[in-house]
Amino acid sequence: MERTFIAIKPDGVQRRLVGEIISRFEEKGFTLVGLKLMSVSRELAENHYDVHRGKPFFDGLVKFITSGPLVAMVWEGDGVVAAARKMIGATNPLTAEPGTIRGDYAVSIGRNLIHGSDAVETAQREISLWFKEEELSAWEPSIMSWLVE
Ligand code: YYY
Ligand code: MG
Repeated sequence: MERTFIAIKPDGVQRRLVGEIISRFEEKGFTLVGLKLMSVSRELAENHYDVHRGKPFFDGLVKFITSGPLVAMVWEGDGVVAAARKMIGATNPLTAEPGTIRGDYAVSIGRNLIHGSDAVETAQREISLWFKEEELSAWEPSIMSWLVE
């Protein structure tokens, strides 16, 4: 089953949007298999955003991600990687469509509330970077037959 890594960034925690964001994924029909509130080390933040190393926004991004606790999660479901990216919306919240998380709740690219893996391979890398195997719980939702034909 496909899995993706989602993080509610420190601005989402500060703005009390944790419940709202988790609800969107639950109500959509995806399954939560990992969840933790954590402070992020500089090393983990830099590793997570390794593809952006050297870009002008990199230092500010790492400073922001390490500025307070974030909520790290793993969600499971068919097509969850691409679907979560759609639910999150464009990187710049001002151009993100209304109805998306960034489109509904954010105004600035440097405070865009949430991260979601951009591809299945990226998701695998990010999940193993952020979670130990024993921190993930595979379970069969009892409502599955009402969600999936
Ligand atoms: O995957 P996504 O989060 O939508 O965007 P990325 O292009 O991977 O950039 C990661 C992160 O970096 C973005 O969520 C905000 C920040 N950022 C920025 O502050 N300024 C930019 N010009 C581009 C990205
Ligand atoms: Mg990205």
